[in-house]
Amino acid sequence: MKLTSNEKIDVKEILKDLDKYRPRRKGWTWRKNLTSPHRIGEYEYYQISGPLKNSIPLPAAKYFDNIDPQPDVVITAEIASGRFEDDIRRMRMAAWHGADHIMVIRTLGQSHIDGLIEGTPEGVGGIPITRKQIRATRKALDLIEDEVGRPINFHSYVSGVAGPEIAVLFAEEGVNGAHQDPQYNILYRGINPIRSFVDAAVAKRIMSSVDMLQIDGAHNANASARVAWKVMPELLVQHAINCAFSLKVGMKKNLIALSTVPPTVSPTPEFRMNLVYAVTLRELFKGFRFRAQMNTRYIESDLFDATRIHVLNTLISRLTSADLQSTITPDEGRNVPWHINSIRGIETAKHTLIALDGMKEFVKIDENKIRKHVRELKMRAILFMEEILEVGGYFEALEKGFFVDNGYYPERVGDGIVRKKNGEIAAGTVVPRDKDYLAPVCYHFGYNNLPEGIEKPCDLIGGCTLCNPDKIQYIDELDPEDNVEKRYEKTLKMIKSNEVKPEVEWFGDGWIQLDMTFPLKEELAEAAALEVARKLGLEDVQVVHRTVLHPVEGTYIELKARVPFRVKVDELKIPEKPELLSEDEIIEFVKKNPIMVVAGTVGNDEHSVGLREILDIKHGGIEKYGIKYVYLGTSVPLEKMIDAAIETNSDAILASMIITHNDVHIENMRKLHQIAIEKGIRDKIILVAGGTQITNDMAKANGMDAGFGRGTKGIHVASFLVKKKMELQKE
Ligand code: Z98
Repeated sequence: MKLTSNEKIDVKEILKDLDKYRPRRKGWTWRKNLTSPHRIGEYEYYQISGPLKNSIPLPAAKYFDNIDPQPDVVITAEIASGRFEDDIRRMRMAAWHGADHIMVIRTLGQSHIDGLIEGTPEGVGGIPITRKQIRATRKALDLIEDEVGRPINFHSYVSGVAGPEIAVLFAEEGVNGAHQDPQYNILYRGINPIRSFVDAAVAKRIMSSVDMLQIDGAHNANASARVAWKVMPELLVQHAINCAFSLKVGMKKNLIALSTVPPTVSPTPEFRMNLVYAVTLRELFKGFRFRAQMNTRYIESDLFDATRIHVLNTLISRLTSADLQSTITPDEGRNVPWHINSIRGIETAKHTLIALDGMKEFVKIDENKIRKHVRELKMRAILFMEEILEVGGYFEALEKGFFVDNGYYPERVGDGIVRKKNGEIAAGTVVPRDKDYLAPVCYHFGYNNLPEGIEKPCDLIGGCTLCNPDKIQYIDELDPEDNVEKRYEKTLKMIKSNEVKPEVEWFGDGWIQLDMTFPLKEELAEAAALEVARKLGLEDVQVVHRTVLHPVEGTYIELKARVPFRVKVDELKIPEKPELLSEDEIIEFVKKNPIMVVAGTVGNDEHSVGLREILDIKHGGIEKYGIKYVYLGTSVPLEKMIDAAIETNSDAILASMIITHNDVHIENMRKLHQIAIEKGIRDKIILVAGGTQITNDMAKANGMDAGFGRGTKGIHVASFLVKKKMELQKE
């Protein structure tokens, strides 16, 4: 099976023979960086990786021969629609835009579930991690990576009491990266501290057996503290605990990634504070990897605010370093995890990383100025660590509420999370292994009483699931209703009916977004927006964002709502697109074959703005392409247009006609054509009519060579004039 760029991914094909599908690769893959400086077109880059076979470049690429340089840094897209069959479509979109790390967040708090689940149930706020869902996703990603020409890392989360089981599942199915941090279980999921560390040892050992990249969980303190910058010393301590523990378990340093988030945002003096933190972290944890995530703690529902934060956070990554740049903010802040926001996030990261390519060639952090701040932060973290030792160790510190306290250490407010060493969920479930404990499986952490002569434990049972995947028990859907086959039947029905609804995350889910501004205060504007949506016949209307423009002068409202009808695809009419010459082709031709035009608004028409936009260079008028013009002004008699064309030996007349009452525009077109015949120049002159109500067909039917309506740009007219002149030259 192969994906082609003009065909949708076929979910049925993905599901076919899934029980036999094996991941073709395990372990993490970094981007292949090109030697620097590396040239693409006219430009030199210092921090880029190999190009993609298929991709969608940044919007401005069309002005630069569509180049799409890929940054050196892995870009993450967090995808969590709640249905894996829709997620894989989003993954494909993400990969085309430049993501090569796909994180699949699980059903809200899957770590509360203390075992593995089967099937592909529909999730809420994300999808549950199940074998079928992972395997299908990995299979889809294998196809997508062939299509874009770059390996894609698949990632999820190893946490909860079932963490070790999840780690085994991930290792079996070729998941390439995972979050794993025992402190996450303890602090945020209330799981017994001892159990969490024992589970972490088992999970980390399994993860390292297949070279999975680990991302830790320190950033969650940042996200849950009241004032995130105050936990900076603690963040360093949390990273240190997980890093040291992971190394002890046997993970490779270069596969341990610190999850780091610039802790503060404007209106605090964001940049200096975040930079000190970023530098300190990178100095303390040399040799580890850095996964830079956007600050989600302070992201509200304003997409632009999210984007500003995102850009500034990525600037910190470029000025210091990052191995992975995650893009999740707009989704998390607004709780609208939609295709478009995912892609915007990826574009923001790619744009910023490429924009700042090689910035350190010119810009350096002032070592003298920053040093004392870095030193101070290190001291605070080290003292924090020392105090942990003083009180008897990590578990005792937990009992005393050292973590996620809102004081800036050594200050302590006393509002930290308290967890009991011998309490919480699954307390007392850790038992010492007996002397004759024997587990005939590979990569199992800790004591194993293997019989003498046996080096590979699973030799005792003819292979474990990690060595012999045929031993994996694949269980298909158990739920007769909530399963992918049933859900996909509905989707297929919609595809076959040739009817479509708009969507934001699920196939044809019917959601749309509307924005509007009212000359009202916030509460009234919100009510008015809901009323507008109701009058439009929309359903499930919700306000997703509001910006007060002024307390009484205006409020901007964003809504989401459902469209209750479908559109028949085969009845849609696609307007014919004029085939345009490229800018270079036009310029080249005009250089060798000068083109002169006369232009004006005709009859009693005083509306000159549209015509001026088509003429002037400022907004890309025909002047930009070297075409010369004589502007005759407004309300020009038709006769005068023709005379001026003869006098100036022009190639064309551009007659603008905005006024259309009594079909005066039609009459003017016909007359212009007629006068040109009478004066004997019709076969030599190109006649063009333009105006908001003009169409090409209408103009041609009334004696013109072309007509240009709403939305016309200079290039459309310039391209037409060049083509027409070429034709005339041939005659
Ligand atoms: C992120 N967008 O970091 P459950 N383990 C760790 C985590 O940080 C998380 C989980 C498990 C963020 C997402 N992090 C927040 C260390 C989540 C998730 O099943 O939701 O509890 O596990 O990518």
